[in-house]
Amino acid sequence: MNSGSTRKQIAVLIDPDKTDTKKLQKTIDAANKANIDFFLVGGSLLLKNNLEATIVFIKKHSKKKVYLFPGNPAQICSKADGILLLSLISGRNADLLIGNHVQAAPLLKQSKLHIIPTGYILIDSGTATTVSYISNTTPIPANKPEIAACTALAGEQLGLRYIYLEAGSGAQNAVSQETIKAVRKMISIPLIVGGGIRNAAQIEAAFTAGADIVVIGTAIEKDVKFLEEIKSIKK
Ligand code: 1GP
Repeated sequence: MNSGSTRKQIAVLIDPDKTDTKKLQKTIDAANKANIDFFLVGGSLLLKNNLEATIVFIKKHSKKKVYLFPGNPAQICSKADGILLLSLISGRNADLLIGNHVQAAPLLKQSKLHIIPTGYILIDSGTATTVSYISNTTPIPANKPEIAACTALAGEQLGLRYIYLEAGSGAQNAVSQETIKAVRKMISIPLIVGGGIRNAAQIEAAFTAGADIVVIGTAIEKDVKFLEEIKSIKK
């Protein structure tokens, strides 16, 4: 992640639960060829105990940076390059705003991970997503871009370095261009957008609306060939 860059970036999200060595190898090879910008690793709920092994494997086969995208404080691993330290600012769950961070703070200090303070904003995507269920928070209604914009602005004013607009992994509807535009207009820090993005046109639309970084997980899990399409995207 490069906050000083004006270049648009694409990140590949790897959920360690939804991959195996063979699949991961294929994904990494295709991601290297597509020249994606970095990897995120994590998930709302991890059933297999293979976070560290997944990170080590990616780092062995790619020069791209690997950042943690933790669903909970158990997903801290010093083998990664850095961590999106997420504060769920669209919700009112104190643990996800600051509580977990207090518990994780000493571990993070020891880990020497590059910390990227990120305001995490859930946008309603049409159906319940794992992230809204697990976080026990209500997403911002999709037709209220002004709430998303003010939430993002408050995050920036609190000193967060990135804003992440999240529709949820595998979301039925991705974050709308209208919401991305409203947030972009309000903040000056980099904007990450993810959840339910399944084709090149949606990636380009998110960039046009003002996203700096687009995150893709499910579409690549379903078909690694999607990474070939990504190669041709104008950033
Ligand atoms: C989820 O934003 C990411 O946290 C990516 O979502 O899996 O739908 O691409 P997808």
